[in-house]
Amino acid sequence: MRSILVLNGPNLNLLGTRQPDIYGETTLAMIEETCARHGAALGLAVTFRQSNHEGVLIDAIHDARDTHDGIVLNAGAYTHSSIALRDAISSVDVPVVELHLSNIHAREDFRHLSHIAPVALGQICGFGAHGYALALEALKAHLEGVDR
Ligand code: CA2
Repeated sequence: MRSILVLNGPNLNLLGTRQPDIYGETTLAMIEETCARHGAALGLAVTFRQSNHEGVLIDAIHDARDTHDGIVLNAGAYTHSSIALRDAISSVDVPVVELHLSNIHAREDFRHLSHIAPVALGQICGFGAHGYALALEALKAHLEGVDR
C-alpha cells in the first residue's frame, strides 16, 4: 500500500475555532479523519502531521524520503516566506501537492506568491477542507502514472 504524508504548517491547529468565513468550520481533527477514511478508500495509508515550526516541517519532508511515496503540504504562511521549505522539497525525490483551504490568489497580494509552487507537482486551493481529498486523489493518479 502506498503511503502519503499530509503535512500541515503554522496555525492550522486552530482551524474551526476562528475565522470560519475564510477557513471554514472544519477542525484539523475532522480533516485528519477524512484523510484517513478517503485515503483508505483510495488504497493509501495516510500519516497526518501538523507543526508550527519551520524546522520540524523541514525534518518531516526529509524523513519522508524513506517513509512516504508522496506529500500533501499545506505550509500555511510559510508558503509565502520560506525558501528553506522550498529547498527541502527540492532536496527529496518525493512528489508534493501544495494545498490551501482558501484561494490564495483571490486574497491579499502577499499570498499570491508561493515559494512551494515551482517545486510542487501542482497546487490545489480554494476548495476548503475538500481540497485534502482532491490532493490525495491527485497524488494517487500521479503515483499510478494516470496523468503521464
Ligand atoms: O488557505 C490556506 O490553507 C492557507 O495555507 C492558510 C494559512 C495562510 O497563511 C495561507 O496564506 C493560506 C493560514 C492558516 C491559519 O489558520 C487559521 C485557522 C483558524 C484561525 C486562525 C488561523
